[in-house]
Amino acid sequence: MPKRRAALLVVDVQNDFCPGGALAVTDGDRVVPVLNRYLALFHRKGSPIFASRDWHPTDSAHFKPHGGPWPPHCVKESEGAAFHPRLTLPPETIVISKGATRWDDGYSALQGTTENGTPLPLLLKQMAVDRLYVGGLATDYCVKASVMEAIKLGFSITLLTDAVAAVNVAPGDEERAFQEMIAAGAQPATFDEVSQTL
Ligand code: VGL
Ligand code: ZN
Repeated sequence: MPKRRAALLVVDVQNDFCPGGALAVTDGDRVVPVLNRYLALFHRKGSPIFASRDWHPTDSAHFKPHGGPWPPHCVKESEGAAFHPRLTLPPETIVISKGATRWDDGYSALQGTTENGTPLPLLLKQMAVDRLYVGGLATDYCVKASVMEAIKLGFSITLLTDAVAAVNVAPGDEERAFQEMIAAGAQPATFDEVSQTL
């Protein structure tokens, strides 16, 4: 039996989703200090760490000027697409890029790939990861899409409720996203609980 493992997935903690960015989540940067605690914990335990990033081409069909719903954001290689400067990603972090082609919205990190093109689900299988601890931005878009797809693919999910923030296009979107993820089987937890069980 291969050893089953837990991994941390930090979703889209990028400048454009933080205050001052092109698609800022209200107080999006408040997730940074708590995510840094999770990063230190997973690093200390030797558990794999993944960080996804929105990585769009300038002509993405996901952008308003090209027919999509969003202002241009996280254009690949731009400052807005860089991880938040205070996010302390350890050197072994595996970066997952998504939404990188014109017709790919890339909401789910499970649709993303490593630098050399390995799809995240394949990599998780190869690494014998069976549970993902998920935090980041935004609860109601990329966090939700990643969690729902991971559950569909058979992964167990712990949702880090103290390390997510929402866009809230409509009031209550975050609450509805929580309900949807939990109904699908995601288990909510906060830092103290995770640090006692990991
Ligand atoms: C996201 C909207 C558009 C996200 C990405 O990371 O949640 N939201 N692109
Ligand atoms: Zn996007």
